[in-house]
Amino acid sequence: MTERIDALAYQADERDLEWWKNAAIYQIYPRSFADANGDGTGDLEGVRSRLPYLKSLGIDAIWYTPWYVSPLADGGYDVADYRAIDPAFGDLDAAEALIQSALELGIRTIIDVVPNHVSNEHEWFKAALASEPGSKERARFWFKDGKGQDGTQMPTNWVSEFRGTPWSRTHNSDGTPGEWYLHLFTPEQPDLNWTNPEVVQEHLDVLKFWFDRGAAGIRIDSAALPVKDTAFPEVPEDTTTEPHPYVARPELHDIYRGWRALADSYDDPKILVGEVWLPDLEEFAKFLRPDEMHTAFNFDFMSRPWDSAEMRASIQQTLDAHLPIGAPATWVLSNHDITRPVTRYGREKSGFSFADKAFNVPTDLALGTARARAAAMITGALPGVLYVYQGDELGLPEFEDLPPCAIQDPMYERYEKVAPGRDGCRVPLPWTVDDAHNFGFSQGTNPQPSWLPQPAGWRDFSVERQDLDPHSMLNLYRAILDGRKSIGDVAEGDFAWLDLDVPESSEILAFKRGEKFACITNFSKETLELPAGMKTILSSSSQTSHTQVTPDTTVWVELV
Ligand code: TEU
Repeated sequence: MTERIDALAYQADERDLEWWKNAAIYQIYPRSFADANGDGTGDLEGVRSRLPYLKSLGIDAIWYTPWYVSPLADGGYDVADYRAIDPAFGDLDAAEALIQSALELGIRTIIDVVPNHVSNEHEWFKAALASEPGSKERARFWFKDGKGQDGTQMPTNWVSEFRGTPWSRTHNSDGTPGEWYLHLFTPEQPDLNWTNPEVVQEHLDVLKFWFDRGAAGIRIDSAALPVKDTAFPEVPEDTTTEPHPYVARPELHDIYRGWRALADSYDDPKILVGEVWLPDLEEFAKFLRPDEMHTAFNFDFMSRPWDSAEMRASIQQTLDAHLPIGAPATWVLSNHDITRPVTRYGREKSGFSFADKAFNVPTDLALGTARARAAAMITGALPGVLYVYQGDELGLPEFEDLPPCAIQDPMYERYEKVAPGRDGCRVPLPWTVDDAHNFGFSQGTNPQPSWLPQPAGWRDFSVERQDLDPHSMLNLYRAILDGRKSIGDVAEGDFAWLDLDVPESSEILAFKRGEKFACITNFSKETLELPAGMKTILSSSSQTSHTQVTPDTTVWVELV
């Protein structure tokens, strides 16, 4: 099957080798997308059955969060075997079939690679625990002696990305306390040692394994974290002036250059997309040099509150950072880690930060939905790559009332249960109004309840319902994804701010793409009268007339 996929991919890419510069990429969380075998967990066959839906949505590629064998201690970001699909989702044949079926519809596949760590059930880590200190098995990870008498203190005082400690102590074969190992995330996710050539080679082999099976690219998880300062110093007080021991280490760039060289060696070049959370845009841009990654997620826009000045600043800074290196910007409103936009924008603090997560935050969902619609039209009109996280096109709210016993995200535990964790954006999708089948998420007779319970109101968000409503979020997304294809050559920087001579102009965000198209958002509390010479072609609100923009609304206009 592999050969056939290569042939197909090559044909498709000859038509457009630069597809990734302005693609619309849909993120699938396989566990929650569609369940073909009725066991309550999404699977690859379920995705395959829904490919026509994705085609009709108008996307160019799918990015799958990890689908490999995993004990799911962190939703699959704890990979036990990169060369096999988790049995809950299917098998390797199903993955190859899915990649091929999608390609036949012109949809490419991006898979997730997690270089910072593996699962504690990965063969390498099991071998490391079974081996002695100083062994080559342990040298693939960071095993260290503790400090203090008897080594009872952690080797460093670093703080885990998920709060708490990033070190766990092991036991020697005789049962006495032994070395500590590093895990920037949970103890089930031991960090790899990237100074070890075996680790470098293994990742190149894994990439090749998937590229040869038709994957068009990879999303690189926690891409700024894998390399550590081997002296293991403490994190300095001011990381703007002193190097950080594990964030954005310069050695990372050579690793990604190696990956890029492999990616470029294919007739249909493969793309690298980095998950790079870095506030310093200069450091961020370094990952996008022509011999490194193709693109990286821009999380800045998503982190900003609903405010015209904030969003304008984010757009400008993002474009400024990308322009000199010639890399396309990306636009992301959410993903499987982030509070859903309709919920976020309906809150007083409408930006996103993990630290702000809490239970029972007052939320105006009608307002949030209006703004999420308007935001989708802003990101859809901007130059570069657009990401859509599954369910955002249905306007799903964050489900923060999950029964505590149902919550599986390790962040919930590690934040001492004071915040809801990330499961609220991972609830299985509603496809139909049929609650006997988990609102169409599960197929087959007598399906099991879905792995995370769906709220009763999920039916109203179902694809079945939204299909029939011309003003639904789903139909707005279809219009956005269709419309953005004709906006212009999105990668060529034909972007310009448009200053409208209207009252409240500071609360209007307006930009042009080329000479004939503009995107205008009204952040003020007053209805905006559009100047003459503008014809509305799409509006995020059903209330807006052709010449008016109501508050919290975006319109796309033709400049005549
Ligand atoms: O997320 C990484 C992440 O969200 C952050 O911890 C980030 O590293 C930090 O904010 C930087 O300051 C990815 C996945 O998206 C997530 O689902 C996983 O849990 C995580 O990596 C571990 O693999």
